[in-house]
Amino acid sequence: MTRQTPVLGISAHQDSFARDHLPPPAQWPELRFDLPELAYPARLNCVRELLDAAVARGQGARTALIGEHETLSYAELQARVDRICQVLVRDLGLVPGQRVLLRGANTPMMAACILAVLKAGLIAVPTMPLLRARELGVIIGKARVNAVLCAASLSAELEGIPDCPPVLCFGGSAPDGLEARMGAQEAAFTACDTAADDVCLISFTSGTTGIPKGTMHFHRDVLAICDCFPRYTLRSSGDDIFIGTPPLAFTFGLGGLLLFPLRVGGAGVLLEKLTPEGLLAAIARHRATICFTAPTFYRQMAALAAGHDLRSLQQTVSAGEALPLAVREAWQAATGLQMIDGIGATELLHIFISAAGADIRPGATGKPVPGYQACVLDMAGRPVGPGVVGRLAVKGPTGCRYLADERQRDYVVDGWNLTGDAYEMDADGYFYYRARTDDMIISAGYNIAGAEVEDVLLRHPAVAECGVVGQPDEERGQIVQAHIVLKPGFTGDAAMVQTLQDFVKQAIAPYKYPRAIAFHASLPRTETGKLQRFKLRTGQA
Ligand code: 3UK
Repeated sequence: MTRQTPVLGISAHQDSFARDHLPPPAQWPELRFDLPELAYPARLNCVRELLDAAVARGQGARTALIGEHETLSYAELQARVDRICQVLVRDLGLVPGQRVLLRGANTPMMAACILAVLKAGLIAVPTMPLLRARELGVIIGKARVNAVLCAASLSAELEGIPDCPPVLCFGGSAPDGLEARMGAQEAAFTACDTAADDVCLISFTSGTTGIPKGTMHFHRDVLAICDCFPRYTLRSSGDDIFIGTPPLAFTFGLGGLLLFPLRVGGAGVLLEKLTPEGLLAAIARHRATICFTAPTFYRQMAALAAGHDLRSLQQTVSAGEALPLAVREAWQAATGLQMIDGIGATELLHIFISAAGADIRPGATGKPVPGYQACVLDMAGRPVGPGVVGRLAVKGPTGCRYLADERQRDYVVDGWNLTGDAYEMDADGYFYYRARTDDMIISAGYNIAGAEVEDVLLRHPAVAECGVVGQPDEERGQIVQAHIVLKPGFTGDAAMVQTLQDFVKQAIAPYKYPRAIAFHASLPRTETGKLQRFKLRTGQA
């Protein structure tokens, strides 16, 4: 297949590291701009569009960000972002194209720092608060980071990094901290006149295995995700108040809690260290209308929802992992809300298959979000028909471009992004998640999707959490093994094993029942809420 070589605009970057390390054009996914909103001009700075344009439209007095300790209007956020830009450019002497690593929990200040980096034409490299020196060192090396902006409370970890670039702390009281330097700067900063396809973000995959991959995104990609899922599926507006748990360093959170609200003139609530109880209380306190979090969080919140006033909530979005039908039902019973499931990926920046309102089909993730196309391919790359499980393939305005990484060849094949998920499509074009491609369990010749067994187990009153994986077995190749966290008051003994096995056999085809069951106090998860199945398989749980 011949495809057009991407022709890039004239870069504003003086430091060309990012462009120099894009994958070769032949390895790019095909990019499609099939909606009128996606026809962006050649010169584009996403923060000029998200923030400066809002203030210029007269929305300066509206609330943009709400934190634990402060609330910022659009005008206040703009003033803060501009001062940070001045510090980055004048004090630190950074030039467009250089990389700034960001480390902090979800706060308005962390958000302002990310926006400032983009506005100054620098490249943001956001990182999760839980990362340790060794992991941060790998990211700093791979992205050749030039400077670090770090929440003062999280700075200790940076001390153990060899050759760490200069660090500026925020949220502390140090006389040489970011806030002190900002005080010396006059307000206005003109956004760097970046090309629409200048890299502005290198987001590292949460990586359940192996060396993290840096995914590179352009200024226009940041706007494209705002103009697809939230516009067409969520139909969010300036009256919306967005809340949720995903870190800003995870593109699920960056989009849902910062970019999406700014794009429509709404408000984002940024809170640190949220528990299910804490998020419910915060929804009530802030009258939030849209909530973003992972399925396990909704499951825990469903059990606690009765004690809270959730009448403000209009839409709840679940992503990051498959949404078990049992969790969708529990959430609806507790709140009356039909969950919006959506699959997204760091490589594609945000959600590309989903459904809302009357289009929701329980059990399915949904249909391609307007702006995206999807299909299911067999191992040879041929599309399969309805009802056949295969590899999910996606294309749209955003797509995978790894920073100098051979794994680009695995993710992008013939212009399609292959997410690594096994999916099935029905005759109406709905997409059903089955498993991660490498997580399909094959036992005595049967293909078994762990997610289906998990959905049954979650319906048993004794089960708080579970993960189902394949275990090597001499006789059957693999056997189904369930890892279970019991609710308080239940005991993981032989009788419980028998009870749960019988429960599964009665609900689905008996060959799918877990021949092995292990009980745990908790299951291993990433900071983004994903179950680390490889740890369950290798006995590291
Ligand atoms: C899995 C899902 C079934 C799937 C993400 C929303 O999760 C995000 O990005 P990651 O790079 O992981 C991507 C992988 O996670 N997944 C995500 N959502 C679902 N599986 N149903 C779902 N609804 O395996 C996918 O390939 O961490 C999610 C927005 C932005 C994101 N980065």
